[in-house]
Amino acid sequence: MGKQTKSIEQAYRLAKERYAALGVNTDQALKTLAKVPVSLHCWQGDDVGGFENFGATLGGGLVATGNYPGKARTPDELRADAAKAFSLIPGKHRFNLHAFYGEFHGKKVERDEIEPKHFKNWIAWAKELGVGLDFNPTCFSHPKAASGFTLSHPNKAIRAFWIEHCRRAREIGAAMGCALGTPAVTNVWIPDGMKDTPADRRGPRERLVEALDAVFAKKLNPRHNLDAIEGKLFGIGAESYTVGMHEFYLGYAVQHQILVCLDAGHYHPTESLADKISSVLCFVPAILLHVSRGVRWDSDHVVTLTDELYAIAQELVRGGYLDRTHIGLDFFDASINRVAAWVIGTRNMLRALCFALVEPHARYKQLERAGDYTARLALMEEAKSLPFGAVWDFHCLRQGVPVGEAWLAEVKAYEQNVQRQRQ
Ligand code: RNT
Ligand code: ZN
Repeated sequence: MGKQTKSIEQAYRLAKERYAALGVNTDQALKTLAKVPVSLHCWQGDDVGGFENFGATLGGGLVATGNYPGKARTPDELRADAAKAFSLIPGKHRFNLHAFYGEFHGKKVERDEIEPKHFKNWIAWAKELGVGLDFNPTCFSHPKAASGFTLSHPNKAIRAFWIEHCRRAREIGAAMGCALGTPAVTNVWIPDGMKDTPADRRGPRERLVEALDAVFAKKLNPRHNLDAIEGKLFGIGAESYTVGMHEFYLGYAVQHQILVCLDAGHYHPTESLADKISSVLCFVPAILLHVSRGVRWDSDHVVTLTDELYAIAQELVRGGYLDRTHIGLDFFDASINRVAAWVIGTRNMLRALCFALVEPHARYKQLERAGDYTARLALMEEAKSLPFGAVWDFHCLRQGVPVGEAWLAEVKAYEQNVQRQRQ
């Protein structure tokens, strides 16, 4: 046994004792943590480019800034990069694809023509890796989305085009879920909105209701596909009006008992996503999270270990919501190594969950019920410097992935030997 392994185990034993004194079973916590999947978003790997080769540039108010070398140019490169990231993250996770990441072999396959067969290599890859897949229709970066409207477009034919695209996306999600034995969450996000003050806020929203009714008309087996819808506050070029704002989709999801997707970058900066979880889950069966980090605007920065991230993880654990929450990530940073971006963001999500799982939250609740807010505050603050890092390190060791910053050397080597060879 290596010296480092020994000291990690020793540190864990001490931490375990310390937590046990507070009534927390760290072995149990790590068992739970090992079973929480995080869905890595494919689009971090190539700056939301996709593989359609229509020459369309990123649209819909989304912007990936930076020009770090080595981005994946083909499905095989993207799969290799994602597999590298998976190998540096403890646990079994998922991969989240957008429709324009299908494999069309140089053919022009329109968005309203996509089929499960265009994703068969992705499904085979996921099966081999033992990861689940999630899915999204791609309602941006396309000439028919250039006006800033898709499902709520005033033109009926364009609306029909996007309805058909979203319908097919759900079928593809179901094919993935069926093949892999774990439901795909298919998430509909559209960019529809306006730069300046609209005269008619009502028309597009009523059209969107109708379009969604058409998209979701066919019932799919929930063991294969789960439907989610994602709202937003504003986008670049859609500063004054977003058709699918949070209230709109929350209403729709409650009415139809589908999943609502909460993206951490999609609210006013002083609003907390964490606080929404226990509200929304009173009314919908489950939620999808797009864990992200907004910086000033919805800039989709790599997830770091912020208070907001801790708060999200704490809500999921304290509320007992892990089994009704599908955790996904959503950021795109092209200014750093893209594999590292996945690893940093995903490890942080799991690290925050690790912290939440080992804090003495049962004790907090007891104190709260007894009205002892002094002790509640005191314990919550003390918990911040408990040796949870030792628990996390031990988890990484046990799961067979690098402990601490050791993963970085592997990404650096991969960058040198693989990514930089792509120039
Ligand atoms: C956009 C939404 C959406 C996208 C992805 C690419 O603001 O967050 O989830 O980021 O679908
Ligand atoms: Zn999102």
